[in-house]
Amino acid sequence: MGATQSGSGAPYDPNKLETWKLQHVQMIYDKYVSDNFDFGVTKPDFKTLMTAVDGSDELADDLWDMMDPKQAGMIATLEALCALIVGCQGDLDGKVDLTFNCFDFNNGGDISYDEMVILMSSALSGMVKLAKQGMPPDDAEMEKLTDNAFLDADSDMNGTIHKKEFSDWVKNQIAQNKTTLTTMDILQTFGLITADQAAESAPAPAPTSEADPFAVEESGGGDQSSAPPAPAPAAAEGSGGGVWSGTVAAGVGSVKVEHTGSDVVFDLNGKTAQCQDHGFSSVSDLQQFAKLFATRLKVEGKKKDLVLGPWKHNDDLKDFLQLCIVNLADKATALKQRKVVLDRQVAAM
Ligand SMILES: [Ca+2]
Ligand SMILES: [Ca+2]
Repeated sequence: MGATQSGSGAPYDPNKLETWKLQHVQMIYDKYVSDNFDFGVTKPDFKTLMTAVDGSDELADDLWDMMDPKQAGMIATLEALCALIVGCQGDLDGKVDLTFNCFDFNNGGDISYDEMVILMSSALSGMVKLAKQGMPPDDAEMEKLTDNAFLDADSDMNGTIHKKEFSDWVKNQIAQNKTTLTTMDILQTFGLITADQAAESAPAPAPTSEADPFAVEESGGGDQSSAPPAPAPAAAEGSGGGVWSGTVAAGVGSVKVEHTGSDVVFDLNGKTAQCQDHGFSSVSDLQQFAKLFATRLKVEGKKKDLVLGPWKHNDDLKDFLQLCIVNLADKATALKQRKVVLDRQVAAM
């Protein structure tokens, strides 16, 4: 089955997941909720759950074999639901909605950190099994991926993920602004398969356009302190006339940099920082920006607080960029305090 692509429009065949519509999966989910199914189900229970669509359990055997590769006799219901959601036909908005509802266990209208832990584990394990590729992350790696995902998604930093934040996170950071999301996209985003594996499994080469010359090369959710990101293989002409290049920083996301005459513009998910081009090479600027963003995101113990990275007094560009980033992150107080200190230092020179 591999990378099932949504939206192919093939008529519904109960045996083939890729022909299922999102409303079929919704029926399964509704039955799962109304009949109070457990997180873990045996095969007879799973077959009962799957009869929610047309009273037929035709897909159940195949899906069971996929979800229980080690023949443990028990599968995680939410892993199977994630596989159904990603594998079926449906628009991304609908899939995002259903996923959100699946994991908002208390129906509070947001995803808590604990709910995110289960979401990430279910989704990634489900995708690995569906794709029959890659390895599910071990506990330590899963915790790291979850922490990063939570920090990335909780854009207003209030410690919980509302539906809009969740939707933005899935669309911008996982789907990379495409209109569909495949198993392979998800596995690649979280570094569970390589770009080569993803390319091999791709159903057809995506039509390339100038819309996204910044192909993701590696995980967006890895170790924040890992090696500097690799530069994109080639720069491309941006629509603004400047030369854009880009890369992916672990735990940060896709960062673009544009040289426009005397200026350099950094762009991270639409947040931009502009500064004068002091003659730094584009790759080192880019890495600096990405690293600064990465060091800003630190997890203190079990608290998911954002803390600021240390200041570097000897690097104007770093300070400038960090000020921009702090400002963007709505840390206005820290920004003002830092500015006062810098002003004093400048005055004393
Ligand atoms: Ca909730
Ligand atoms: Ca939030």
